[in-house]
Amino acid sequence: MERHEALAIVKQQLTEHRYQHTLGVMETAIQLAKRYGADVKKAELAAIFHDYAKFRPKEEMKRIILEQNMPNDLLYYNTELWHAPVGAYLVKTEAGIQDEEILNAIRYHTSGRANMTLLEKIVYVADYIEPGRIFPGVDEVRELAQQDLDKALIKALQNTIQFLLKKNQLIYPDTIHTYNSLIMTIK
Ligand code: DGI
Ligand code: FE
Ligand code: FE
Ligand code: FE
Repeated sequence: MERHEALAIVKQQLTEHRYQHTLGVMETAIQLAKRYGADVKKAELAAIFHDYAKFRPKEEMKRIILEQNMPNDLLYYNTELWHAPVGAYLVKTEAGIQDEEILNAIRYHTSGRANMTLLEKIVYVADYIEPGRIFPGVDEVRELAQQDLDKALIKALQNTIQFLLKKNQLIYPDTIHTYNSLIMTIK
């Protein structure tokens, strides 16, 4: 699928603010794909579609999680986690994207997972550092992302976990598994 077609599909699903975020993730993911030798076209499409389900009603997302046998424990954690796996499903069934690497990059863009692929890491980090993001610590991750993608990912996860701890929020097990698997493999 061409960029303009993908963007037109996604624009209908998002607010203007979220669409601008998506354009930032797209540009950042393309840059990181070139920098680290990933498939640039797949990075572009995964980034364009990553927040496709962000504004679906919670009842619809819950129904899809149950009907499609997605991990049930998602329902006990923050609803913010749902749009990633539900997005992968809807991007396949509604937008016709079949490529499993792209779908996995969408599926794991919020929690990550153990042993992430290069494409999954690129979308996760691009989502975190795109130019519109302004939270504390983002500049450090931006710099790390140009030197060592795994180190950028670890820092982003540390920041996210710390943020969740401070807010007394549940931490989804995959978020911890992502962090542990990176710490285990880092040089
Ligand atoms: O959709 P975006 O806002 O672009 O970003 P995202 O999909 O990466 O994350 C959405 C939210 O999910 C963000 O506010 C942090 C939250 N989140 C990520 N991991 C966890 C989490 N929330 C909980 N409770 N537990 C997690 O492990
Ligand atoms: Fe998201
Ligand atoms: Fe993210
Ligand atoms: Fe996003």
